[in-house]
Amino acid sequence: MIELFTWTTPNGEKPIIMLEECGLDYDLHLIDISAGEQKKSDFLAINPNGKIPALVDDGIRVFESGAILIYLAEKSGRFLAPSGKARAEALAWTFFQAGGTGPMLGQWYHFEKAVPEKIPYAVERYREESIRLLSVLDGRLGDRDYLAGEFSIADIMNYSWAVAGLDGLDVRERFPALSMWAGRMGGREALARGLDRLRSAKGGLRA
Ligand SMILES: N[C@@H](CCC(=O)N[C@@H](CS)C(=O)NCC(=O)O)C(=O)O
Repeated sequence: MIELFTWTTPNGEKPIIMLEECGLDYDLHLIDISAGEQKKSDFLAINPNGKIPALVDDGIRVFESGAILIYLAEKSGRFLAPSGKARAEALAWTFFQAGGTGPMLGQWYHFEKAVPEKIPYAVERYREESIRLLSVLDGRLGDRDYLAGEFSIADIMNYSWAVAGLDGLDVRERFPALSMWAGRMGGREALARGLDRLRSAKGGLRA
């Protein structure tokens, strides 16, 4: 059985969406990052970097959301072409997220929302770079339904961060193609089922 260790954050949502899209069975374990559970020794044995998400499957330990999506794509044979242009494009947009919108929007949120002391240079730098990255996604989606043509891990990788950026930076009107894609993604049953399961599990924990 696949064991998923995660929390209700944009990075934490990606693997549960993928598991539901692939129709794979899994046990869900919540790692409460607000309580520091990601730094405890049991979890560090799975991800020495002390961050969610992580996954264990039959003794195989995988961390980094992009690596988890690739692992699950290869296990299920779904949402990542085995070779050629479709695979190259899906991987390019997957790594675009891991190195771009994830860190930049994360820093923007930190400097604008999380810290008591506001540093205008930092807020501006990460806000502008995040908006620029969202504009790249918007441009890409101007003439196609999904980032790599067919629905793929690239869409799952980008979804939660794109929604966080569109809403957090209030740029839905500025990026209509990205907003329409987000709506198309949000309408997928498996995606909604994954997010519901994750959020209900957290709700149950806090109740
Ligand atoms: N590049 C990593 C980022 C993982 C990450 O930043 N996880 C955050 C939650 S979204 C976390 O665990 N934060 C807690 C901490 O840094 O202690 C991935 O894509 O999996």
